Amino acid sequence: QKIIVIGLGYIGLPTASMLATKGHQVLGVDVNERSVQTINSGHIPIVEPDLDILVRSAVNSGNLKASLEPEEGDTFIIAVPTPFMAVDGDTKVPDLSYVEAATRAIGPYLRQGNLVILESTSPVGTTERVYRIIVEIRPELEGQIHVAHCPERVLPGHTLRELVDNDRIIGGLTKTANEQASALYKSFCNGAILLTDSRTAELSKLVENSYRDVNIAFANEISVICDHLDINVWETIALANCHPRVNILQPGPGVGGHCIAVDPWFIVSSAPQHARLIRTARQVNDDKPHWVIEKVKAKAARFKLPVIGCLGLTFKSNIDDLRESPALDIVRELRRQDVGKILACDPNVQSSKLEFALNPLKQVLKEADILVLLVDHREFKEIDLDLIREKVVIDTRGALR
Ligand code: SAJ
Repeated sequence: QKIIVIGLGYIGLPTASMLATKGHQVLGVDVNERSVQTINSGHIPIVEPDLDILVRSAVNSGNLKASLEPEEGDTFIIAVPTPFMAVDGDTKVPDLSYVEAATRAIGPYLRQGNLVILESTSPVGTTERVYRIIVEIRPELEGQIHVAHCPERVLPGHTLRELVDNDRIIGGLTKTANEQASALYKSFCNGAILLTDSRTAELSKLVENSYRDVNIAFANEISVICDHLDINVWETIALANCHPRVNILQPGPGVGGHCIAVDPWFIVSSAPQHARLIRTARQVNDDKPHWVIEKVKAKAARFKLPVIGCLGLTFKSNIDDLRESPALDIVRELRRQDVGKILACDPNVQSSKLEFALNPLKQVLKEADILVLLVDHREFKEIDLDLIREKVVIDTRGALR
């Protein structure tokens, strides 16, 4: 099989490398020239545990090549971002321009009998739209091309393990699409292969991430209620979770990343009148960073020249990803509002990625009057609590207990 993978990011690159190490001929395509060069030299342009080893072995075997342009092949996998655009202030709608551009880019290279797989998380109807674009560009391929949605479901930080172990949903527009896609994923996936239609597959993926968003919103709402009543939220949740049918997630400074903070909007925008809980959960989670900022400002008002030490910038622990990060938004806003002297530290982030300088953890722990823990990185969980006993601590993740 020759497989063309469009988009060499957090999903496309691991998938392309995995397929290449299973003996398929893989051409990875990306619009970013630097990424293409980096991959062809056996290195990786993103941070993900063990991905460097996999890419190096895939490139060295000769089975994986990266290019700026597609070629003809048997299967085409689209793994490009599906971000959202804000409209009317509080409603957000999907931006499908990358999926459309990728479909148009492969159009000229498609042949009769090819399989096109959309892996990008997409609003309901996108797989059908991909097919319509193909037929628009290549009318002679109508009924001659197979299209399926196979949503990616891997957890950043554990991508390679989950790529192999997770169950996989396949939603084809035709029976042949399901059969062909099923055979392809069986070549590297140990999980169950679950067949359905494209619209159900699209919605299932969106529902998974919305489920998590709604549950985190519940935890975040409980944390605000606990604060109002002066009750320890971590103890409250731990006690409630002792019930055999209760499993509350952890509150935090808000929800970040490019999935959970984005995908629920794809459901809301396709059924605005009906997605009331999902929309509210998004708003609860989006409000949490503002609540943290107000909390810091209230504490800072007690000091003449407060020094505020912010611990963590990434969207979750033990990764380097800053996309949609509530922690970074909070630090930026505290700086913008000049709430005090802001020190910030994150062991996983380099200052060169930011518009402000980072400070060493030691300095932050020594100089800060107020410590704001925003990400529960391993290094912060190991902080000696005796060193910070005198300080005002706002621990949004319950890591400094
Ligand atoms: N978070 C909390 N409290 C929690 C759990 C998470 O505040 O108890 C926050 C995190 O700090 C982070 C955000 O939620 O800011 C999202 O983190 P996450 O670990 O829940 O999820 P992601 O965005 O890294 O990956 C999710 C996963 N989806 C589900 O678990 C249902 C992953 O399996 C998907 O493949 C991925 O989205 C995706 O690409 O869609």
